Amino acid sequence: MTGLFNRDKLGFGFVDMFDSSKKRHRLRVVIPAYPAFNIYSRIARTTTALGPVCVATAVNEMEGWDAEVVDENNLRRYGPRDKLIGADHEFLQRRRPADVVGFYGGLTSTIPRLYKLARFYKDKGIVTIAGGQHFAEENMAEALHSGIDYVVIGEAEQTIKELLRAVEGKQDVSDIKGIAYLSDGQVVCTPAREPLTDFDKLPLPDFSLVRYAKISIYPVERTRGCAMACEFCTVKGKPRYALPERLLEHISFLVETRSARHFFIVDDLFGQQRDETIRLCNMLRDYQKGINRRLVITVQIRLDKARDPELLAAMQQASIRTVAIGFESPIEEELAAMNKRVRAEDMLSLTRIYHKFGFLVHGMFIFGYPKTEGVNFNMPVKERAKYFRTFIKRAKIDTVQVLLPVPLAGTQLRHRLARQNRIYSTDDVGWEYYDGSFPLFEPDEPMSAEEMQQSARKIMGRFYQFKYMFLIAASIFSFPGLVFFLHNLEFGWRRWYRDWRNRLIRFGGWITIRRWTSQFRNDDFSQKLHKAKEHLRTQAERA
Ligand code: B12
Ligand code: SF4
Repeated sequence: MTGLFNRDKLGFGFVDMFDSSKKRHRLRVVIPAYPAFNIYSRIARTTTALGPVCVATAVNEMEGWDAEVVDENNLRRYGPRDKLIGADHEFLQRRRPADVVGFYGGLTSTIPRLYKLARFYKDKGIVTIAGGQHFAEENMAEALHSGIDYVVIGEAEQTIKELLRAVEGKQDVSDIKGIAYLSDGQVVCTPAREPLTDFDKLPLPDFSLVRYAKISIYPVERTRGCAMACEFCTVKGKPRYALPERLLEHISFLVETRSARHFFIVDDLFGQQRDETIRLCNMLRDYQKGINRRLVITVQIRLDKARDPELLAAMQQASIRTVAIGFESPIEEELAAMNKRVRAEDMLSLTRIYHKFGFLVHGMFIFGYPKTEGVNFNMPVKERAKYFRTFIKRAKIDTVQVLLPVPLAGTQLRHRLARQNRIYSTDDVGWEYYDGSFPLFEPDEPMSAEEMQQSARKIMGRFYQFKYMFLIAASIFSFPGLVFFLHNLEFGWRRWYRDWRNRLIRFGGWITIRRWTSQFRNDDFSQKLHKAKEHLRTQAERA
């Protein structure tokens, strides 16, 4: 097939400019910018999202296709910037026209930006495709009416290749599993695609495709899916595992070709396949010995893995330095509502075990989780906050994030709150606020939405303080004190490093919160919240 590929003939109702006579085509995958006031923007500048890299890598292997990733959060020196936010796509299209543009919709807070860019490209007649965790349930239709031609549902490594073949006119879209598109104005979802199981068939994610970015923390993976079923979480499905050898190969490749040193293993639950995880840790230990270089590795793990000292010892030796743990809450009733399967009374002792093994603990908390129906629990907001503060202090958590509950699409939490008519309409409080810093539904009485937000911020504010600037200086002055640990230099160094690093992060956190607060003051969220509440009230009165 040559010439323009006119989708009007297929009943799409518009004409796109896909030129199938070209010898090579380009797919650009865009990672949309975080909203201006997002507290993760700093981290985003040092890393990138793994999913889009996997997608681009799969396409880059296809005959006649080149792929690139443009991460709007990490444009560094050469990335063309838009005056307001993100990249200058007009420039990109002039310089290196893309034939198809894909969008990463893994983070709901970036969705308004994603739709804006989708419209921009679509107006130029370019085929637009989106994928990622945001696209579930009614969000599929929303995307297809917001400038997206095709949504890929779930993992995309295989689907994207078939979809691009269809765009070239070599395959029929209706035969492709795991996509959604509009036909005669109706949303068509094709049968679900089976989750990937043989990861060895896939090429290793190629970070050199991320144009412009400077990556210092590399996201890597071995497992997908999680066997737990926390109510608020979008990660679902039986876990599937790649061989430890594959992850070691990826890490060593990045070390040896890109001088990578920091890695974030993004698996939701490290240690799920226990014996294989220990084998991976031993391989990582031996590799580091072999190259005479220590890596810095962060993993996400459940608190109850502290009951497995053999696993923890292996992780320690593998240079896993930081464990990110979803504590969520120190309040029993909230943990039960989340279906978290951990008891509040065990949390302190389990955290201490991680510290005993020398790990830095990053604690992830959710403040103000709504109780389940029929449960008699109405703790005042101040008391709730006190529980959190006391626990964080007693457990000596190294770094914390205290977020509000986010009723993400496709989760049981969203279904429950929607049934109770408590979720603010996205017409009032848009997707850009779905990052854990804003109230998105009517909280349990006697707490108000404003109180819930202020309390979470206060807990963070007590943790990340200006005074840590002075304590950083104290750490620097105390460095020569290491001489007293000559008999056990490693222990002395670890203790000193932990204090110094935590103080640095706590001071940095203070700056971030300050910046966020001043941006929040300039934003009209309070008016939006007020409107959203009023709309809920009138809806309830009408019902
Ligand atoms: C690493 C990570 C982060 C990192 C970096 C995020 C990033 N990706 O840029 C950091 C620490 C910054 C982060 C922060 C947050 N995160 Co986070 N994070 C993750 C995590 C653990 C791993 C993501 C990953 O690499 N997965 C592995 C890859 C291979 O899978 P994938 O991204 O789904 O990609 C596949 C498909 O989705 C699809 N696909 C992906 N991109 C594209 C593009 C195209 C064109 C196509 C066709 C297909 C496609 O194909 C890919 C390959 O099969 C996920 C959990 C998870 N398992 O996904 C949560 C997750 C993405 N985070 C989540 C959340 C809620 C947050 C936070 C709000 C706070 C929090 N709870 O920690 C903040 C929000 C920041 C913000 N700006 O709003 C939610 C997002 C849900 C949502 N709808 O928004 C997730 C799913 C976890 C959960 N519990 O539900 N996060
Ligand atoms: S929050 Fe963590 S443990 Fe719970 S289902 Fe999600 S990934 Fe699994």
